[in-house]
Amino acid sequence: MFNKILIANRGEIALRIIRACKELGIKTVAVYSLADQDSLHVRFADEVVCIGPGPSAQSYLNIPNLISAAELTNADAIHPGYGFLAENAHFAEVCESCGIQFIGPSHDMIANMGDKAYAKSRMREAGIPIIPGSDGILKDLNQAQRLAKDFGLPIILKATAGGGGRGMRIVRTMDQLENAFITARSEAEAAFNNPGLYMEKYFEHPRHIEVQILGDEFGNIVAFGERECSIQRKHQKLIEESPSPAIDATLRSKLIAAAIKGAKIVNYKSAGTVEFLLDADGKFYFMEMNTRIQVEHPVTEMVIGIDLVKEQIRLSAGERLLFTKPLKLRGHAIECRINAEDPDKGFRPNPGDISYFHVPGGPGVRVDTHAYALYKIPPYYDSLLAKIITHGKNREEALCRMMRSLEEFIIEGIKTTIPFHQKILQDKDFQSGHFDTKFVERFINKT
Ligand code: MV4
Repeated sequence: MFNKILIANRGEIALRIIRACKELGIKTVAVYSLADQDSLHVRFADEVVCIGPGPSAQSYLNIPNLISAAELTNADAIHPGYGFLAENAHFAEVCESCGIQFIGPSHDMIANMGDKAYAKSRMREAGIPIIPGSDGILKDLNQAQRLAKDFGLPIILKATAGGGGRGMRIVRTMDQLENAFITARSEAEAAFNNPGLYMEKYFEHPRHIEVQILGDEFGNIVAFGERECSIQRKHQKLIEESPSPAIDATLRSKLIAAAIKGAKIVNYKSAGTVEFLLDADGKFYFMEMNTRIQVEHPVTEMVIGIDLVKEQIRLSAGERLLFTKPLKLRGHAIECRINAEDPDKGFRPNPGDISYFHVPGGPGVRVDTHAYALYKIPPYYDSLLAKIITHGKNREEALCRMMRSLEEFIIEGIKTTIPFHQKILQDKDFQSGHFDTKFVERFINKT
């Protein structure tokens, strides 16, 4: 097992990783920017290293500084968290070549799964249903036009180096295709340094469903129950839950079998997520694979009773999976992401001083946050302030506990998305579980 882990991240996830390390008896090194001196991850780590000024490019994304901090403190592993360098294959490779264990899969796994068209082709090989579309990267506009005619409109163009919704274009009429192809390609080139695009049939009312997996060095793979992630705005998830109200036991076992098959064909090691699109008619299709621990991992932890971050660390240290059969789900869990944003002003980020902070509690309530009373939210990073995760014997109880927690959560001095969550939780379609990825957009338009 590792002796000391450096956490190359900030905010709630840095704290989450420190907690896992403490329980595993591993020493921790926090790195922080000058804007994060008063952050809780700095307070709770065993050692701290300042890695640069506020802007991420000079601190949390600064590979030489991170490696120097690890060498200076004799850390034998680096946990990247999510975001920042978590899916940066180059960073993972630099860690490996410096003899520091990157906590995640190998750099070539990150690169391969980061190439979304390539990942799809591997899943097709495995016999997993994939979204109908181009076989790999589109060669030119001509081919795109031929394929669009074959599949029928609407179609969607996606950047192969994108993912999570970046660099996409929906095409509804043939005359839009040329412009969409050209602009999507140059956007992809500018954003990812890779102009490659692929095409898919566009589904109008899909759900976003993902399956948590763990893989060990010995070829064992386990997949846990799904997460429902359809409640999102501009590709930022707002509410996640497990299990999905749209999935019964039969469909669940098919999803789990598909996720395991996919992870096995690529010989996946570490924690990961297989993302699926679930069509309105109940058919599911592989979409992409994420090679990091995700923001929403706690909803899975609550229903399976396992600490996924601890497992992820154990797996990186070469230890064996302790369970190889899918675990039984217990009850229902929901997560609301509380962002420092003003929902009345188009969700504009709202950094600044928190004057008062009271965290909810009681049965079935977990809050993951790095914030506290008198904490000053710096302007440089994403606006996630806290995650409330509630657990109950069924969806109704988990929802009831979430409404109670949103009411108990008092944050003063800044605007947050708490009132927005309270409104969504009152919505009939949300309560009955009848929603898709367009729910939030419709909800905003009608309120
Ligand atoms: C799709 C889709 C419909 N059909 N793919 C969004 C996040 C990323 N993981 C993939 N996404 C989507 N992929 C096919 N074939 C619908 C979405 C999607 C979406 C697309 C455009 C604008 C907003 C969206 C919101 C949620 C999901």
